[in-house]
Amino acid sequence: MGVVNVTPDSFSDGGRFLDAAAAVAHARRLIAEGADVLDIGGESTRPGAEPADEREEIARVVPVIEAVRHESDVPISVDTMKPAVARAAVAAGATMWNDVTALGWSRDSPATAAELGCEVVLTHMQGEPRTMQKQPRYDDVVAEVAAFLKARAEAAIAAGVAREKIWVDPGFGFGKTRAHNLELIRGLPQIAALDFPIAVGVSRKSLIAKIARDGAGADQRLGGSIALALAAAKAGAAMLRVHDVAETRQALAVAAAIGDA
Ligand code: HH2
Repeated sequence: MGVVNVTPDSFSDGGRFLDAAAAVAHARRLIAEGADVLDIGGESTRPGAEPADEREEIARVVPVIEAVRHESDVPISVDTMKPAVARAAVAAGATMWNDVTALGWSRDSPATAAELGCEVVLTHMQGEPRTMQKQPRYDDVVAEVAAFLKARAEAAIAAGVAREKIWVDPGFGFGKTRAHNLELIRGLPQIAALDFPIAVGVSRKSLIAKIARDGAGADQRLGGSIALALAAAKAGAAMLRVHDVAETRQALAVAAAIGDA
């Protein structure tokens, strides 16, 4: 899954793709690099980010989704917590709703996902983006994340979402310390036991600089991103949300040839 940000404040590319034409050009490049899915988002969820207005978010993502849909049949996911944005995105051609609040931001989210009939990615987050990295606490991070994802999947199914449309994502960096993120990577098989396909987003996250203890900026984290992507794939992740599609595909192809991913 290749990341296409249409935000003015996303941590990794600082709003370079705010302009829809630039976002579409970036999408084109990720498709050429071999992305199987594009994740198009109009609101940053990086730690400390301010929420975006619903109409603003729709105005950012819909023209990009329409333009990509017009020239490619690559599956499109919309990265949003708002049901109105998901609705507009699906009308424009998206077939997946990637929601970092696991359909929890609005009371209408589960029923909207059921009505839209799209795939959904349910992600774990402790707290909310503005404050989530302040003091994350767990007794057993892997068990708590697994229990949360199971409960959210059950809530989605109860609202009418088909079981086979559901993905789960442990939410790396979303209210987790260095130690929590490492425990979660090692504990992915426990999440896989829920029997939903697993999505993982670690690409360029600050947790890489914390693990490596090297203070690397977002554009200097490719090595760590690939190391984590390979570990996640080996532990059972079925979809990797990445900025660097070509490099990640190459690493996965080599690991797969060795028999390691
Ligand atoms: N992380 C971010 C956004 N969306 N979706 C899923 N399913 N899993 C993730 O881990 C995930 C996600 C982080 O987003 P942001 O901080 O806005 O930066 P970017 O979109 O450049 O990755």
